[in-house]
Amino acid sequence: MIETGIPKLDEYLGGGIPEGKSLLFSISPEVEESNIGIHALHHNLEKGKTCVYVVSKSSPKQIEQSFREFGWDLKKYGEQLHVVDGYSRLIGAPSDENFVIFEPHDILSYEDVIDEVLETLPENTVFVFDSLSTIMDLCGEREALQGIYRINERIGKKEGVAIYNFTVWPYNESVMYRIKRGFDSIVEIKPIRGEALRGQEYYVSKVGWGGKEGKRVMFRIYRPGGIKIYIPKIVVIGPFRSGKTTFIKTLSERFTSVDRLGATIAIEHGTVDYGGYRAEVFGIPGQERFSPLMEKMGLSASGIMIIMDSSKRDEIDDILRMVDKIRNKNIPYIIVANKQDLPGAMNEYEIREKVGDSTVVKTVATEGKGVFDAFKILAEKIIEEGGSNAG
Ligand SMILES: Nc1nc2c(ncn2[C@@H]2O[C@H](COP(=O)(O)OP(=O)(O)OP(=O)(O)O)[C@@H](O)[C@H]2O)c(=O)[nH]1
Ligand SMILES: [Mg+2]
Repeated sequence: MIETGIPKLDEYLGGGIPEGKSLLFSISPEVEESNIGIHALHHNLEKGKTCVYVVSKSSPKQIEQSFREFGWDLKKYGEQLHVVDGYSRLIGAPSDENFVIFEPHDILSYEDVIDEVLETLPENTVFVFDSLSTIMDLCGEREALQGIYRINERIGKKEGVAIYNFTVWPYNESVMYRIKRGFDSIVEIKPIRGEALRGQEYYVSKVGWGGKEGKRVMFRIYRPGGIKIYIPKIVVIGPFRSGKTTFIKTLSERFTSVDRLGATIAIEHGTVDYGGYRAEVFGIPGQERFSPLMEKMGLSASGIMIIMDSSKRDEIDDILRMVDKIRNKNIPYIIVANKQDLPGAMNEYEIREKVGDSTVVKTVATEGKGVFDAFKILAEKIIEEGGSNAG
């Protein structure tokens, strides 16, 4: 299996792309970023694989720049990365690359060079094409696709994998039909609800082997950082002094809070970057007078964490009330059973017995124990229950 490295996508592909297969990133023209393949390229370089990057849309010199913007260092991969330069001849520029497409308007020229690459490099090589649509525009749609399918076959024979970026310009139906049939798997990239500024989503529309078709995940591309699943709003609630601020602070890369005499007196905010997720986390102070805020913020949440002090048995009714309200709204949530280090702390079974079927995660926020696990469990719930679009 060859992984894409895109969060959750490999899971939906049943582990990744099997050797010998192809994957097409089918990207709406409104999506600003038409190069999703570069993330798979970087991931496989990191994994120590031999990779070939076929550029048709931009200069080979651009690669280093793109890597730098994501915070990646191209130099460290040395001989692992080979570039097929389908660009320089287009603009009549000289090329420093070993593999050059001399006739970028002829798909046969691509085929010849890829053959040469396949003879030179070991099996299991990962090929990433920066723009299938550009190749189609240059070589003619039908001819290009026929050639590309021959290329895929030859890459497949050498147990390699071929990954393509494809911008979905308004092609005619028969071209789109050929494309849908011609690739082993297709992942569509679209702006969220047509609004590019909110971020993108990927949709797994075809997996020609055992995977999960029909999965939809919202993501953003960060510079530096790369692709992250984006969760716009996790709301953290819980009784007074249960450990919310301590929890969010431990979890967050950046954090702001307003505390007076140890109690939080305004909404606090942290940005979490963990396990392929980027999430905005909002903490509601525990004092009674903030409970209207809790309802207001909670309603538009992607997911909710209820943080409790597990040693305070008399607060369990408050927890139950919070859980009931959230259940009615169908918002993904977990109960964080904090302060497990204190004597008499209730365990997850006791808590579940009192509040009914809920996911309970034990933590000691002051020691950072269980904090990231709790985050990941909620994040996965949000993705699985489709709540990531809220906010
Ligand atoms: N023993 C123990 N103490 C904890 C733990 N988590 C937090 N505390 C302590 O509990 C007190 C309250 O923690 P905060 O994080 O301020 O609680 P909070 O929920 O933000 O409080 P409010 O925002 O005022 O409602 C502090 O003294 C923390 O150090 C824990 O896991 N174990
Ligand atoms: Mg607080």
